[in-house]
Amino acid sequence: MVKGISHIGIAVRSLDEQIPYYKDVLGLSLLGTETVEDQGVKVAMFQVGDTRIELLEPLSEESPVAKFLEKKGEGVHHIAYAVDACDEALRTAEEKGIRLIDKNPRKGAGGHLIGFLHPKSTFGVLTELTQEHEEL
Ligand code: CMX
Repeated sequence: MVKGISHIGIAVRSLDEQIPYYKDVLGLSLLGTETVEDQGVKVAMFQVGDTRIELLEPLSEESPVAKFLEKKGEGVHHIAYAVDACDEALRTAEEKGIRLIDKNPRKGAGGHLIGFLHPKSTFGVLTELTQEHEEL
């Protein structure tokens, strides 16, 4: 059901502090920054070949990313796979015994439809299924 890697999410305490590393040291192109209230994060998205790196800064202490930073510190937070249809991919995963975080797709960064699988049933890797817009 997966056709590629949409992006890799990285939890950061401060976008301002980390953006120069990705931009100036690695030389990645910054696509933009965006606040995603629904997910409790501010994101910065970088293009890397056909895929992207998404830096995630929590908007508040209630953000899932704030909890992650507190427990595990900064670092890789999730892998997002590109799928044709998020709702169908979630149903398929559920039918195969995977625990869903999102029963139905939600709007994520860039307005894409996203849904998360629970890391406890994906061997410790928080997994996002992303239905991308065609222009990406
Ligand atoms: N990767 C791997 N494991 C993770 C994890 C992550 N990113 N986040 C939490 N866990 C693990 C914890 O370590 C913990 O394991 P133990 O019980 O062995 O310690 C377990 O999952 C439960 O974690 P918790 O700290 O008690 O947190 P919650 O259960 O309240 O929430 C989760 C965990 C995954 C359900 C929640 O973070 C979530 O819903 N995430 C999806 C939404 C999200 O992360 N949004 C931000 C990004 C949005 C975007 O990309 O736009």
